Amino acid sequence: MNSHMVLAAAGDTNAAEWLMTWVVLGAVVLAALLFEGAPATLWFIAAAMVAGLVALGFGHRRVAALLIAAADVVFLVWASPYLLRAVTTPVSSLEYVAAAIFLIIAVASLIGARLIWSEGSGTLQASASTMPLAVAAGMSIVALAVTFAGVTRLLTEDIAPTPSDFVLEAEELWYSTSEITLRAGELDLLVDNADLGMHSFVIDDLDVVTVVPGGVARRVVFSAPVGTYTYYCNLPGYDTMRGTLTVLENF
Ligand SMILES: [Cu+2]
Repeated sequence: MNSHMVLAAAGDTNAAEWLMTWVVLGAVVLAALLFEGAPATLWFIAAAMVAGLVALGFGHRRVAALLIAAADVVFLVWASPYLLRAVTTPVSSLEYVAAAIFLIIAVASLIGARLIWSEGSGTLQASASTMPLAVAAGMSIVALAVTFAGVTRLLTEDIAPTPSDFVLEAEELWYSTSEITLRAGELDLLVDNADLGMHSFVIDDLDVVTVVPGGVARRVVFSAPVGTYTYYCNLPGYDTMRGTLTVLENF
């Protein structure tokens, strides 16, 4: 074995270890989605991403690049209306940072796919210098996102409901009810997020936009005249999370 081959073998191991880490990370994301009942599009994106990483692990670089790029493009197209709105006119710093992180991950991953493609169909050894760097960068961003979600959760005071509170629970693809009736005037309800990820509570006609981080409850206080209003979650893929708020003078 000459020195070139030894280096090549070392590069192989290095890149393979990084890839394994990525596949494990992908599996964790998939498990989280399974646990949470994510939107169908998100399932497709996660599956394509994991399949791409597995293909990369087996050295099918062109296939891997296509799968990873497809996942990124679908994600960007699917989530762009929300992401662009969240970055340009965020309702909270939480929404802005979360959207920015998702955009950075998608773009970085797209650049990664381009790198993988241009390295052709050779073995992993060619990637000893660039791949671990690209993967390390990607993983740092993911770690940052996870840390951010955790810190936000810690910083957001989890409110315990009082007996008079109306509690609207957000879980998987649904709110706990699609019909809420409240008395006109100062309205007060508690949106309790049972998932790991964010949900939101939005009423366009009343300018109510509340982002609720995973695992916490947020109190939404607003005033509303008698009437009926639509409330919904404005995050991509949660079209099922909507309902009607009826505000009555007396009931
Ligand atoms: Cu939601």
